[in-house]
Amino acid sequence: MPAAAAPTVVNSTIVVPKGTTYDGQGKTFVANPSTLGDGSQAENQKPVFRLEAGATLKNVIIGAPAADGVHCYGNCNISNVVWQDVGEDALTLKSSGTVNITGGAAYKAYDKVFQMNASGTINIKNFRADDIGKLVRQNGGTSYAVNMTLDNSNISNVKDSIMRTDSSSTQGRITNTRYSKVPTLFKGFASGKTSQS
Ligand code: DGU
Ligand code: CA
Ligand code: CA
Ligand code: CA
Repeated sequence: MPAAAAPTVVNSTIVVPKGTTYDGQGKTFVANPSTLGDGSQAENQKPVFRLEAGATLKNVIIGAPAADGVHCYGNCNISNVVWQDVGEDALTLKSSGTVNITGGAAYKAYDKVFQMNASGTINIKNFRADDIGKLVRQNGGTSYAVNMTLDNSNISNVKDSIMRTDSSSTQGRITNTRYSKVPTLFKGFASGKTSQS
């Protein structure tokens, strides 16, 4: 068997311009801890990838350290991206838009996987997550609306919840998903704003 290729060390954030696709072709990328961040719970680390509006990231493995993962500025599509060991968090919506996550997985997130720091939608489908704090977290104390959906996924070993918000206008919907060791599906939602089937 050939030796596995060495990971690509990312020294400065890889920018995926507006409307374009970055195909990692299955390669593994890790952050340079001295320039992007060590993947600890320290805030203000830099992302490995920055997606501008309408960009797509696909066929990428993010290894450790993962720093602040992926930042999306507006709509972004994330297809077959695996976080082997989530850093501070895995992906952040930095300005309003729709995040579509299709396939892929996230492992070892001490706290959050997907962080929603702007209004919009996150659709997660055909995903696997294990050993995480929360799968989706709307930025604490914010009241804008986020629409969160999770479909056909497999989620295990969760410390807190799958979806968490402090906003009474945010909604969450989970369909066709298998769980193991998940204490709470939804936390902080107003009544009538969640559904599960
Ligand atoms: O309130 O703003 O965790 O984007 C504290 C901070 C925190 C964010 C967030 C993130 O909510 O830093 O990583
Ligand atoms: Ca954080
Ligand atoms: Ca981790
Ligand atoms: Ca973060």
